[in-house]
Amino acid sequence: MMQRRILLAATSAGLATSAVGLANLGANAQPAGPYTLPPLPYAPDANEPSIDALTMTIHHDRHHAAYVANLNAALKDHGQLSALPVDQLLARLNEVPDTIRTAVRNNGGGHANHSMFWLVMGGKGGAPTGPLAEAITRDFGGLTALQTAFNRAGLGQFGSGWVFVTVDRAGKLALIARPNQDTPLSEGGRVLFGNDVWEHAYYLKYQNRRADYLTAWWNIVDWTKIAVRYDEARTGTLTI
Ligand code: MN3
Repeated sequence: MMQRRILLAATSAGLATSAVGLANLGANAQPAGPYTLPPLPYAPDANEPSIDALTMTIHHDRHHAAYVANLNAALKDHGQLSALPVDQLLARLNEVPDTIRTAVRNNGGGHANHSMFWLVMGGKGGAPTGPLAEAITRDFGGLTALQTAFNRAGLGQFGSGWVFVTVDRAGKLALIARPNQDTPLSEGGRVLFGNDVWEHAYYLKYQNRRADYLTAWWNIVDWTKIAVRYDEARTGTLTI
């Protein structure tokens, strides 16, 4: 087990370096932070069969790592901005200089969106209980209705993007889709959970069958963790 962990860590480091290389950064220009890639909170195969281990590994170790590296690179001369937690950075995009605003929007959004994404998976699907279940019934007419609308929004998102369920301080839920790495965090909102509909999230296993991916994704959602996020939203402590 320990050997496997070391191997995984070594592989992650190598892939992160490759991602930086792809961003056309010289080795000496690689920023050390301040934003960092959070570890996957479970083994790469924890979401099988809905999401295969190879997709999880590439998605986390290469795609997410690249967003982090590119965000750090964009902000390397902007210490005051890069001192902000990523959710606050995204909420203050209008204060980011024009020259780096698009890079911060795309890569900061990518960092926040993927950090959220790993956290809401690793479960066994099913249905939520308690206040979250009541909110879903109140705002969507029930879990099945939410899942139908969510999958439709994900399928209807042309090109790359995300589907989110947002939550406000009163616990009110809403469904939105956004292109690219745009996030409700840049619109003063909070994300309860969301699914990544970029092809890199599903193409190895599902190819062009995004609808099948959207359906299977519900089987590995962790409603316990989402319920904690729901409570945090209502107490004002939910970040990414
Ligand atoms: Mn992605």
